[in-house]
Amino acid sequence: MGKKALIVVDMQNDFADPKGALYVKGGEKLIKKIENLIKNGPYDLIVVTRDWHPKNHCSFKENGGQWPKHCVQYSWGAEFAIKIDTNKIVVDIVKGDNPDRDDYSGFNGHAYRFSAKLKYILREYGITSVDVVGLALDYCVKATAIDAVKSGFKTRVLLKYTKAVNLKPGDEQRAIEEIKKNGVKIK
Ligand code: VGL
Ligand code: ZN
Repeated sequence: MGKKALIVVDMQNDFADPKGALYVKGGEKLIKKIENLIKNGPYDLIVVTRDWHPKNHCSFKENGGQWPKHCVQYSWGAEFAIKIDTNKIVVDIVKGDNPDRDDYSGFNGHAYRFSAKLKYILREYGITSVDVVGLALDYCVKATAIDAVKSGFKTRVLLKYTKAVNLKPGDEQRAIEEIKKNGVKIK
């Protein structure tokens, strides 16, 4: 039987803490649940992704983008909002570190301080299926889950462990439809 990984997307202070720069409503309610899933879930490997922007990142309003300044490298907002308490192997993926390009998908990132890409790391560990959770459903969770399925992994999004930004009303439902249409299972 193939192995199973949990991919925890962007559970960082700027998204999950009510004081965060890009706070996602209800994000703090996911902290304990996701900590418990990391500790006790039926996974062989834990992946955590981090939005990891340089100060001059193109997605920031001050640089012509659409988002308030968030998840600046080494700042409080970029720190994990969750405790990662497990004896399992943890793979730490950063994304969005190129100032000229935004990357919503963990599959466009790379291991922290290394160049290894998530798809090949998962293959190396014999992973065949993944569950995706975290923030935010309509951006990075959606992009990561769709790339997971396109990379050949059996993929589910666990809705109770994610929240949407909902910049426009209905974004959450549209994201769910798009996720499903791409062959990801919603649980
Ligand atoms: C995200 C907006 C900007 C996310 C990241 O993690 O969903 N959203 N950067
Ligand atoms: Zn970002």
